[in-house]
Amino acid sequence: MATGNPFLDTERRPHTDGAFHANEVGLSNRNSGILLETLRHDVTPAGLHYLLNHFDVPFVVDRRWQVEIDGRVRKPLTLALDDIERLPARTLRVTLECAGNGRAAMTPRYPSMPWVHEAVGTAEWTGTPLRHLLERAGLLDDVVEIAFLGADRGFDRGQEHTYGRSLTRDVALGEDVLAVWAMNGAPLLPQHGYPLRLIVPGWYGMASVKWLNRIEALAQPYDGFQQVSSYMYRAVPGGPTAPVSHMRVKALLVPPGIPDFYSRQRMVEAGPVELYGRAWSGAAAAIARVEVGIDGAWHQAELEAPQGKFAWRGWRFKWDAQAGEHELSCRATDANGEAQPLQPRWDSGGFGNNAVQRVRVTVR
Ligand SMILES: Nc1nc2c(c(=O)[nH]1)N[C@H]1C(S)=C(S)[C@@H](COP(=O)(O)O)O[C@H]1N2
Ligand SMILES: [Mo]
Repeated sequence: MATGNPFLDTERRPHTDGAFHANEVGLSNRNSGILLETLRHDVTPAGLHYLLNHFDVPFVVDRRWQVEIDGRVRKPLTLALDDIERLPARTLRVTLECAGNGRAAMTPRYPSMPWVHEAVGTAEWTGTPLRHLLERAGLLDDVVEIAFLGADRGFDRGQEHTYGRSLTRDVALGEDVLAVWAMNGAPLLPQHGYPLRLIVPGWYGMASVKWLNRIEALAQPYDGFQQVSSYMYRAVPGGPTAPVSHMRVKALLVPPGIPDFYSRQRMVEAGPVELYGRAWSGAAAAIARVEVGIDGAWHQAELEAPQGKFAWRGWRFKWDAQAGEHELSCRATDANGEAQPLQPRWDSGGFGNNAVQRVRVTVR
């Protein structure tokens, strides 16, 4: 009898509704979201940053880590961490969001990590522009894409693979794409990619490959599982696909008042309440406007000063809370004129849901 791959179900999992499956609960115990009240920190403390790992966190005992650069290069190289950390360093404040954020709010939903709102965080990432590594190896003229591979490996829908993603040559050579060794001024934590990861500002998180140990220059587009079979928008199951790339415009609100432990419903005292939240958009599109919805009526929020091209922006709104039941919401518009939809745009894999957040509160 044949042994080997027991995960031969290569079909997409059927969409589901209602109660969460034990596998979804298992994934949400391994991965974690930001606590919405900590959106108040300009820079998310590392332990509060959201986390998404497909497979296992590699156990890296010391700094004997190497990055191989090969494929269509003049000089294939193996670089040690010390070599990389001697290259010119930059620190960028970057908001990252998981492309699957909001998946659990789609009906029906794709069985995967059941994010609601919380797969987002902002950190100060220190590393060297990737181009310094690529220039040392020397890209050949026929290179169209660069693939980035992590040290983690597993199965998904029957296909065994190393986590890998690619960028086009132009994007990879941009000054803002970093090979990163520090988060918020400290070495990367194991779960965030220690000792080296990619950070691709403006893009959903899947592009920022953790535990980076191989870079391959390609004369044709990369066809790894996470590139071609996973992060694709599909408005209709089995229908046409479009690659997931930049973060769509979004705003989140810190739920005001105090919560009920189990339901997380809120109790707020009547009178002036300062609502606070964050807004961000990929493609380096600045946030132009945030509106706050009080029972469906929209009001302009006040924006805090921007904190750089790639980080979320704070906003606030003074609400005169009247006793009773209320629904609060928020909606951002970016400089490209993109605004958040009121209802989720359904996607087969649950990607890119930037529908407005709604928070029910009781005012007493
Ligand atoms: N090697 C590797 N890199 C990875 C992943 C992974 O599973 N393996 N997950 C990706 C996804 S989907 C996201 S959203 C971000 C999450 O980064 P964080 O856990 O540091 O927040 O890492 C990306 N990089
Ligand atoms: Mo993600």
